[in-house]
Amino acid sequence: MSKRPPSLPTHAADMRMQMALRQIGFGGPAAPAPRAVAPQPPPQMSEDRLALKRRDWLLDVMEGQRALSPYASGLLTAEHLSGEDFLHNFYAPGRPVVIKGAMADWPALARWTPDYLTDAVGDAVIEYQGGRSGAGDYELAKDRHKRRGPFREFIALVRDGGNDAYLTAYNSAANGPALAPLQADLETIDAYLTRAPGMLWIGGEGAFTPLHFDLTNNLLAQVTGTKRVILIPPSQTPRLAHRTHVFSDVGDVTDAARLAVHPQARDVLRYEVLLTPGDLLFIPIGWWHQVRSESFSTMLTYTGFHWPNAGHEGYPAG
Ligand SMILES: O=C(O)CCC(=O)C(=O)O
Repeated sequence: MSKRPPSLPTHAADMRMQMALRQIGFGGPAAPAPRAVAPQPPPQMSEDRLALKRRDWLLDVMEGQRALSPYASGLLTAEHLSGEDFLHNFYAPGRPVVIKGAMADWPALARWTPDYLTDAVGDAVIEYQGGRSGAGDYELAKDRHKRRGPFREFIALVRDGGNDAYLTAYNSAANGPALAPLQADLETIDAYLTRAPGMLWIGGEGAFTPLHFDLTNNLLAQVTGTKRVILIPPSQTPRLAHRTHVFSDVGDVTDAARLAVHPQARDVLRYEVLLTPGDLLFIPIGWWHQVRSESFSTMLTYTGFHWPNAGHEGYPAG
C-alpha cells in the first residue's frame, strides 16, 4: 500500500498556497486564520465507573499482599481448634477453615445411609427442591421449585443421583416435625455454636449448588458422602459478574462453556476442598462458593455462632 499522503483537495491546496504567500508579505489583507481544531479529550469515564475501578484495584492490591504469607491467605485445615482460636484466626478475620475431628462422636456419621434415613423418617411428608434439571435459575427461583412428598419417595429419587431433587436449607422451616426423629443422631459443637438447630441438606451424586455467597457466616457439617466445594474470596467479585442478588452469572467456574461467556473469571483466585464425613467447613460471609455432591450426601449447615452474625441485615438487596 502506498505510504504517500493522499493529495489535498483543490480548495485546501489553494489555502495552503495563500498562507505561504502571506507569510512572505504577499496577498493583501490577512484573511482570518483557520480555526485550529482542539484535540478531543478521551471520552470521560463516569464518576461511578471510576470509583468502581478504584475499588477493584484496591481489592486486587490487598489480595496480592495477603498472598505474601500462608498465615494470611489460603485454606487451612485444623484439628482441635478451640473457640478462642477459631474466633481470632478465622471468624473475626473472615477466613475459611476446614476443621477435622470435631464431629467424631456423632452417631449420625455411622448411621445415615439412605436405608437408615428411610426407616427413621418413613412416609412423613417433607418439602424439598424439585424439577431442577433443565432450569437455569433453580436457585434464584427457589419458590417455583418447592415440592412436597413422602420422605421415602424423595430418598428413592436422590439415591440414584442427579441434580433434579435436593433437600436444602431453604426447606428447613417446613421440615422440622417430619425430620425430628433424626435429631437424636446429632451432637452439639459447643466451642463455636449455640444449640440452635442446623439445616439439613440431602442430595444425590451430582446435586449442584451454583456459585453464590451467603449473607451470614456458615458452618457446614458433612455427615454422609463427599462434597466438592470451591471457595473464592470476596476480593474476586469484580471477575464474577455479580448482577443478581447473591449470585454470579458465571454459575460454575469449572464449566468451560460458562468461562467462554465470562472469560474474566478464568484466572479467578480459588480454593478447592473435598468434604468427607466428619469435616466441618467454615464459610465466612461474602465468600463465594459452589458445591457439588460427589456421592449420596447428607450435611447440616449452622449459623448460630456465639458471635454476632447479622451481616444480612444491611444487605442492599436492590
Ligand atoms: O451443599 C450445598 O449444596 C450448598 C451449601 C451452601 O451453599 C450453603 O450452605 O451456603
